[in-house]
Amino acid sequence: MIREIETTLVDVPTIRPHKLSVATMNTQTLVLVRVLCDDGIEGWGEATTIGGLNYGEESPESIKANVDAHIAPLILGMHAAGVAAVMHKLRKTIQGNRFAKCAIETALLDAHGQRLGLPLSELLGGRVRDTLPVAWTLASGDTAKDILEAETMLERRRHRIFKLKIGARSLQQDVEHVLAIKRALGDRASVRVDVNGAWSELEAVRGIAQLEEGGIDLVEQPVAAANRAALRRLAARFDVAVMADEALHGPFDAFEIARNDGADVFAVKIAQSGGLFPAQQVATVAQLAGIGLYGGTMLEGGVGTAATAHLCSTFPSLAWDTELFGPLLLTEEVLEEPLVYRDFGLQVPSRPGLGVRVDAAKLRRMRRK
Ligand code: MUC
Ligand code: MG
Repeated sequence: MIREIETTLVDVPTIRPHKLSVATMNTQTLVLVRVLCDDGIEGWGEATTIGGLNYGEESPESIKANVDAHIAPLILGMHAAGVAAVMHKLRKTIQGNRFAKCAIETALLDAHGQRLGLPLSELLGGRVRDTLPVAWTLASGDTAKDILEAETMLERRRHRIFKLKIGARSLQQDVEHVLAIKRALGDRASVRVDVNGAWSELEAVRGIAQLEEGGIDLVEQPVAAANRAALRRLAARFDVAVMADEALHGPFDAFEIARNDGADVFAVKIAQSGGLFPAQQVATVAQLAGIGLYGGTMLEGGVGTAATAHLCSTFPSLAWDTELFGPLLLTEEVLEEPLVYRDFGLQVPSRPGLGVRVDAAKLRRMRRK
């Protein structure tokens, strides 16, 4: 039986300002959901978003309010081991709220995995890999600093894939910034960009042409999420891979984009998709349509990052790697033992459930009062 559901907000400073076209982050607010079952097992899930309401339509505060007022009362007392039945009721009764649904599903699966003695990856069909390559986002806003940061990451063998956040400055400034970084790193790294929807279609045509010429490997969400026709035209026009991120809010979007040949790659995000199983459906649609997969992040801490890692470990092909670096951007760790990053990859936890333990005492100290 589901006995208790508790949502905690934790404001954690980032290691440096993280500049996106939609927001500059100096702090990340983790949204952590704990589900206590009457067999004494507790599961954790995460519903963290980016930049308050700058990135998406759900804020940390609205997520917590909706879990407390609407979601918890609906499912308290239900059979905790019946994860699918709980989620069916939740998805049938509650509109939207993809992040909250993801956190609840993750927490129930974490608990159920512990109950069965199985890692979450095995509840999702089984892992085919134990390590995931991880990209790092260079987003200090300063070209020289970004190059230095990339060199340090290469030297430490932590990352050799770099995603650059652009779209806040003029097109030409952005292109020069990206190409300078690519020239400095050469073949030692894959360099990609994320425009977070900031360009018009015409700007995107001009920008992508130069980025493609300069050896950039991938362009993420160049135009607004709602402008799927433009994304499709850009994907058809250029050889460089065009990725859908904000345009993808779950399996139905995935299906629509796939059947219109609307992107080359999907950023699979568990919270944006509304949960682990919907995210798995997004990935299945992509695979059936010949669209490449990329494990995306909402800059979650250890809980959400571990959950996504379990899911990505089940993908037969993960051609575009992952960006599961969220915990590394934060100045504080919420897990008792941090996730393991080594040799350019993240180790998928192998203990039952999520395979990570939240440091409850630390969380009590850090939580927003
Ligand atoms: C996004 O749009 O992909 C993921 C990595 C990062 O630096 O920002 C996020 C959001
Ligand atoms: Mg993105």
